[in-house]
Amino acid sequence: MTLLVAITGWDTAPWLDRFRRVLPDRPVVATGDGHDPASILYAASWKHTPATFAGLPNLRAIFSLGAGVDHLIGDATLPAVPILRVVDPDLTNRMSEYVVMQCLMHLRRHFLYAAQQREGRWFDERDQPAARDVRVGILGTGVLGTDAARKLAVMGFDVAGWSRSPKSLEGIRTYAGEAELDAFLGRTDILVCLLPLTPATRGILDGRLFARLARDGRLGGPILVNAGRGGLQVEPDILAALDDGTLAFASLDVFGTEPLPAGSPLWRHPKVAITPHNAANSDPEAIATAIAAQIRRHEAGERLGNEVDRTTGY
Ligand code: NDP
Ligand code: OXD
Repeated sequence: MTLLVAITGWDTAPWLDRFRRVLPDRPVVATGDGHDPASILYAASWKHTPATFAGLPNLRAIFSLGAGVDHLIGDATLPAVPILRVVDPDLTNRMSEYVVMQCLMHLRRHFLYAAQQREGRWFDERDQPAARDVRVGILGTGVLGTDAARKLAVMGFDVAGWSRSPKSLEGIRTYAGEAELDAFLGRTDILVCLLPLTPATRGILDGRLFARLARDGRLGGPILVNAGRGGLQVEPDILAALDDGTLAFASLDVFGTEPLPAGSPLWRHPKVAITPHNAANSDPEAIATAIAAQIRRHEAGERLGNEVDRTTGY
């Protein structure tokens, strides 16, 4: 059984190293290594070059090296084998750290004080709300959204979540589907997006949606935090909403084009905070170990976990 590792945009070497350590009895090859296509039984991908997996006659499963699978689903030549995604406590904790950090920075006006420091200005007295006065709304209460929601609630924020199907989460107000989106947005001061990128969610973060956010919050206007995918956001609409006050600030970890082009006005916008798509990095050690365990389970005739539904795209 050979595992093919197909990665672009990340360094492949640490992944090959970890996979070879956790699967010592099996060959692990990278794209371009000159392998026999018939020998490949499993593949691991992060933004693989399209068509990499077409023409592998014995392929049994494809593992995403991240939680998101839009990079796989978008490949029309993908063979009809199970697609498995990452569900890993290390990755989940990292995302919750990012979300809690962003919400706390906005609550405690970090970006205002950072700007004042650059200008050499002492504290400019402002309203300083408590966490309980700030309503956080999480778009997507899946694995990552649920954990982030729980940790925000522990910090005292007034938290709600929105998902496709109805959910019950202790201490968190839940909303589902298009019919409840208005009610959810209307009680949201900080909108955190942890949705997957699918045909149903592409471009959901647009001007029409920003206009439906709460206008009576304690932070001086609604704030957007997007750590889902760049394709969820309409970047010209974010800029327009920041400029006309529909949004007060945007913390963005993901972008339509990554790396974000040098000429993007988002880079230098005073109301934008940028991180380079690292809200929750995939740790090769943790994820290679989990994928090796999945492969062993599969070979023992057990069901693979965390399979993606190709019809919904997540
Ligand atoms: P899950 O599949 O566990 O959760 C997805 C959530 O989105 C679910 O609650 C689902 O609803 C909801 N959802 C999907 N489609 C819709 C829709 N059309 N309308 C309303 N709700 C919808 O995914 P994860 O939580 O594990 O990950 C979420 C995303 O985070 C990933 O797909 C990836 O894009 C991104 N990510 C970003 C990282 C970064 O570093 N920036 C790192 C890791 C992930 P339901 O519960 O009803 O199914
Ligand atoms: C992921 C990511 O999907 O890192 O895991 O974006």
